[in-house]
Amino acid sequence: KIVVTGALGQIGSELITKLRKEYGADSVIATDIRTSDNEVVNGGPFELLDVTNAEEMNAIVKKYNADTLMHMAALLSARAEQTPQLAWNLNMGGLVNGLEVAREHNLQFFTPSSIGAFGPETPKADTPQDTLQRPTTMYGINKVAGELLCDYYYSRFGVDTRGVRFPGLVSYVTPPGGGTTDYAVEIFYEALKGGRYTSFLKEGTYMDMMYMPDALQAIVDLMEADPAKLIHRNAFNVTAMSFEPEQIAAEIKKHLPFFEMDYNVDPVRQAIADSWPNSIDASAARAEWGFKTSHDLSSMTEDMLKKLKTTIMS
Ligand code: VAH
Repeated sequence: KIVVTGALGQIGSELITKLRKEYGADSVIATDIRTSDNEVVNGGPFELLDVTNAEEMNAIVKKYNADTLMHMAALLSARAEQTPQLAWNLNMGGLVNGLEVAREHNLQFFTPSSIGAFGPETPKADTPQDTLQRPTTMYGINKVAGELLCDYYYSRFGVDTRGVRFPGLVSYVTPPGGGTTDYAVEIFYEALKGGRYTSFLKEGTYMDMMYMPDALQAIVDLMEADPAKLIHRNAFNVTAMSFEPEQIAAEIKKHLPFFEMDYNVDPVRQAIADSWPNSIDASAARAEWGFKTSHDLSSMTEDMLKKLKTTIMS
């Protein structure tokens, strides 16, 4: 039985569908701080959960006799910069509760880190798996502290913690909220609705990105990997591609020739993006658990436009 927090979030909502397909609907307990009238809530067990409430989390894990906890609830980078103290309490409070519950109930534990765990002094090209991490955002500080805490719970208490440093994730089911890489998602919605997009990041801002289906497969593959082969645990660099706004706009133009993009740079999110790598090295994930991707910019763009057309136009 797998308990998932943040099940109504950008990753969570699709992770629930993926896990229920892989392991059966009743094996996946979706939890979130609010409810909704959608497949996540109606397609299998759902519980309201505020991850800052340890007792509530404990009770749900006990009620379902869970053996795995996937902790997805967090405030993303731009949102976290608006409310850094709230971000610390939610991002770190939720993680500590999750790790404690995993320790007490001997759960396998997954939580994502991010390319946001790197900072301005980190090498920006082919960022290594093991390198300097001095992020300058509250979100990045949460992610580095989270990586260290997850490794501590593995080495000190034997909790089977595993994680990946996700790049920007592009998806069409649940729009992201408060992320810096969200431009790469918003651009598709705007292209279909109005044929144009105003980017809040400037031309030439390279960041790693990945299409959501590849991200979900990476989580399943890592959690099912042979632990004897894992040299690293929290958290593996994973990426599918690296691009800058002009490149994704050009790819969209191949399908929507009248699409136009202009710029209105948001200094806060530009500063966050500038502090992150341009492209990271995922060789450790490939070597230790066979990480692979099946979508590049061209196939992602084609699929996003096709799938979004049906959801937006319906
Ligand atoms: C964000 N989408 O923008 C998240 C992610 C690497 C980016 O951490 O904050």
